[in-house]
Amino acid sequence: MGEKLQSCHQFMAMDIPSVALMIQVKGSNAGDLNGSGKTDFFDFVKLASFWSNSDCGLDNFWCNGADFTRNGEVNSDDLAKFIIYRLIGAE
Ligand SMILES: [Ca+2]
Repeated sequence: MGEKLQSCHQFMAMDIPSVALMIQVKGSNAGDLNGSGKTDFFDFVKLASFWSNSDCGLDNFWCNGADFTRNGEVNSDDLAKFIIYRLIGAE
């Protein structure tokens, strides 16, 4: 619980350059985990399927991309990034 709260605070405290970088990354459909060309609910399902995995790495393509932060595990930090990707891509 404490870790999730800390991640949320880190997410909310992001500076403008970091958000700008995410917008640039979004241009490449960064949240698109299933290769559909858009970031949507089906990508969230894929992210959720790897939730709490802690063996992400090069050999499994960072849990098939769900480990957005590339720190070896899928957690609230990755969810925060996914939400940013989804919000930016929302139509
Ligand atoms: Ca991660």
